[in-house]
Amino acid sequence: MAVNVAVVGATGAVGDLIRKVLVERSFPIKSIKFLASEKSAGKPVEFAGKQYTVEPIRVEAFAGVQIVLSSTPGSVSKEFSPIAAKAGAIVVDNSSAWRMDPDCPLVVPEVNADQLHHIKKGIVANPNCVAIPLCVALKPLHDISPVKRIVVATYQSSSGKGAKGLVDFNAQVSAWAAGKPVPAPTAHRAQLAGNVITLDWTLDPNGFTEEENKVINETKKILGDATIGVSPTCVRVPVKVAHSEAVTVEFARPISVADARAALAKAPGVVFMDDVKGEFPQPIHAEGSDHTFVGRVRQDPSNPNALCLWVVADNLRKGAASNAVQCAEELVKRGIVK
Ligand code: 2RA
Repeated sequence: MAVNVAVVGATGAVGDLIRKVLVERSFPIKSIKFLASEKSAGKPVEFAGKQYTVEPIRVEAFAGVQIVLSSTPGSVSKEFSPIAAKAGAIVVDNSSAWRMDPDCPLVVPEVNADQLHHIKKGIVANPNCVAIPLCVALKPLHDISPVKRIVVATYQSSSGKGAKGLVDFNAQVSAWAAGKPVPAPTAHRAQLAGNVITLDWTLDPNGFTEEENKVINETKKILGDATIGVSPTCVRVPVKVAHSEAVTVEFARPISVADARAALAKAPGVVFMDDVKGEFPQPIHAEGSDHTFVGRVRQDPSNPNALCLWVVADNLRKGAASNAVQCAEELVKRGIVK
């Protein structure tokens, strides 16, 4: 079935990529329109070789739309996603506005696509770009023995801060490499070139950053078990695109390295990279891919029930645009979109 689609926030970094991914994956489109803030309205955008004009986000724009792929700030989504849903669309929303709402499923298709059958507000939330690959990598292991506790340190790329982050990255890295004075950051909270930053996000009252709290809460919701312990440390590193994660995961019962490797090698959405063959996931492998790359699977020497692994995914694609388009594909395939 082909559907009427609206891309909201069509001119942002993730909106741009949503357009690209819809074409790459041959999403079944009957009609498509592109919406953005008043500031971007009237701009031309290209889609599948045709030019379209960006329309302002207005109530009337959602008439007849079946699927909305939205990538706006949370405040915009809070206002317009319910309006689009009331007009009859299902909204797949990239912001954090709806992620912890019990009436909005938080979906990674490889992990919990069944949750798409429990949409109550017309809104599906697309999770955080660290939580998505973490859950893709852990799901095949969680199916063997339930996950009890996760300790994760992230190595997050500059593009997590959007286009502005990359402006900092490019200016700083080129100055740093040339031995010139490094320009002050504008998007990141400290110099990124030749450095790592563990406070690149707002600090919450519990001493964890906003990003770390997203990883804690969203991972439990996606894996469907609020009792899972999650201890994250989120760090920005001087990488352009793709987030990496060093994960130690404890299970209810031990899983052998051999069983974990076999499960990961056939898991949906996973590219397993075999360290025995000298392969290990790197951001340069993941950039431009919709897959989650997993490798370095080891027995935790300090805990018989735990394994260590390394996970990498393109934060703009699997961590945002591609996961949202995959959710939309499932909504169509499962006949949930009317
Ligand atoms: C980051 N998770 O990498 C954010 C982007 N949504 O900063």
